[in-house]
Amino acid sequence: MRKTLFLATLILAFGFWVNLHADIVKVGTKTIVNDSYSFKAEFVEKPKIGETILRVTLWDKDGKQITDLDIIGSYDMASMAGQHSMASKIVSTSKSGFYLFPIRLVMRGKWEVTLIFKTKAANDAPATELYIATIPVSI
Ligand SMILES: [Cu+2]
Repeated sequence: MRKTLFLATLILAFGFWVNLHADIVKVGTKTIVNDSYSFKAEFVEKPKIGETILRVTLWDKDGKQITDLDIIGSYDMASMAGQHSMASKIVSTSKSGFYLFPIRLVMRGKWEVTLIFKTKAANDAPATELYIATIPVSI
């Protein structure tokens, strides 16, 4: 019993430490990540059934467009959790400095795209999650 309680406390404490809560972010809205970064996510074309591309612009604190962070992308239908979910993946960057996340929407309805912003692991520092955005998409 004491062991279970200890374990539960540990898991809870660890959860609070590790989990950032996800902010709901609107497509096309410039959003602050922290003192150093801000971003905007927008669709290249109006999303519809089929493949659609979410383009993310990331800026540093001086307003310079950068690709210094890793963005981990995933998506699912809000009301059908797990049924259309894909393995999350690192969003690739284009030569022109955008993050391009291809999304396959297979049904009409409400979808949610999740973007996790992380620092890249360096020799002296592990990757750190900075921000989680949940972006609602309706088609
Ligand atoms: Cu569905």
